[in-house]
Amino acid sequence: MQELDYSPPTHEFKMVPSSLDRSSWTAVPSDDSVRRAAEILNSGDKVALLVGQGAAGARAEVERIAELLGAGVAKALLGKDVLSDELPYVTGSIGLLGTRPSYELMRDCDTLLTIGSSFPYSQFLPEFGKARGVQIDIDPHMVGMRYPYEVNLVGDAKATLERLIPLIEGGRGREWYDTVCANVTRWRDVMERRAGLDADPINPEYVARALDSLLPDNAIVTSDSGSTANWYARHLTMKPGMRGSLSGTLATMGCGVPYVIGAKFAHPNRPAIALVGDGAMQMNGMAELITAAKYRHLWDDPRLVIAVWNNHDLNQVTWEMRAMEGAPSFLPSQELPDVQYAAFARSLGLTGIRVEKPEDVEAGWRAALEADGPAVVEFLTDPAVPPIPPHATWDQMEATAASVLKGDADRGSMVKQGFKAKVQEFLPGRERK
Ligand SMILES: Cc1ncc(C[n+]2csc(CCOP(=O)(O)OP(=O)(O)O)c2C)c(N)n1
Ligand SMILES: [Mg+2]
Repeated sequence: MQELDYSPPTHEFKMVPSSLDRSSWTAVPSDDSVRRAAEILNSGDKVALLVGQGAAGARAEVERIAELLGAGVAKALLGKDVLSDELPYVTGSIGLLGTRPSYELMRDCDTLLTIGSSFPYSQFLPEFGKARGVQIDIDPHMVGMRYPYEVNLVGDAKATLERLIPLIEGGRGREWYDTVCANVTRWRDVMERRAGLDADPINPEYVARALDSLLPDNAIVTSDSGSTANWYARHLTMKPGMRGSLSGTLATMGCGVPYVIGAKFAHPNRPAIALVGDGAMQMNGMAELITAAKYRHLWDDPRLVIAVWNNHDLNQVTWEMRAMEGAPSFLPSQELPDVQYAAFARSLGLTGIRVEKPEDVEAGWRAALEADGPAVVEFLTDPAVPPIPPHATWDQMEATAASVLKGDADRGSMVKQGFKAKVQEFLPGRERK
């Protein structure tokens, strides 16, 4: 059969050749709904934007409408690379792994414009009835699901914003804008202090912070699901040329290394960096190093860094259990075997670096970024540093402390570390909210 000459079918009954044309198309909402959306946005004094990965093709338009509205912009995790974190009104990530200024933005706004995001956690959105809302989404099945938006604009983000922007009135007072920017500045300060705290042996926040200043401008960063997703969300400053991704919807462990390898195949001339927990490395990341070793010759830019936060713990869940159930760390399920990740990488012919002290963190990153091929850099980090949620209250810190008193494995170190981190938000001379 395979060797016979091919003759395409002609047009007969039950035999219709399909069309091969692939003209592009753009979905846009009706003029009337765009006008109604503009009315709502124009009547707001305190406007918040929430952008997700669906806004990726509309960077300039998102910036334009945010500036016209004097709005703050929070980003869903998959939308982290949509907008630069260097813009003063970008509050960063939203949600449990997000930032305090994003939380404050949603808490205090009177109008919400969501673009290309199905972020589901309503406790991080404006309180029901407190804000008027407009949504832009290309998927009609997804609109209006997460918040009672008054207008749902079904359409492509860029094309819809192009129609909406000419109807937006600028010239609001600067009070709200200035508050948003001040909250952002304050949070950045807190994060820097948190990363600067001593830990045993290495503060995991410091490891991410140290990478931030070394990140190449065109880097692609991936994160696994675990405590590193907190540090990816909060400590990395996305700049316009960077890309980033993680398992944003399912939060599946084990995505970090396969994603970064996928990034190298898609963009062999760009540096790529994965932030991964030791649990995820044991799950599948170590096996995926074999893939990296096999295909490294295909990548023009040799930089592929796999960074392992080696805390001997399934830490994100250990903390979830402490915070949500008041349960102490249950070592038989949470503790991980000690594995030599750097040595394993070397056994495959890759670069392997093990960092055991805070003073070697920066040099470890530099060496990995300067390696002539895939490199694993392993940091011995402290599982007692809590991924404190942005809206943590003193009550929650107390519940966490109580779980430790029930016999938690990390005992004193954990309490001390948690309070040391939290206290950075309440330093003298800082306005208490
Ligand atoms: C496939 C899968 N299994 C389990 C989970 C639940 N889970 C989320 S984070 C986490 C712990 C991750 O541990 P590790 O990779 O060591 O990162 P750490 O939090 O310690 O930095 C677990 C078990 C998940 N999200 N996906
Ligand atoms: Mg771990």
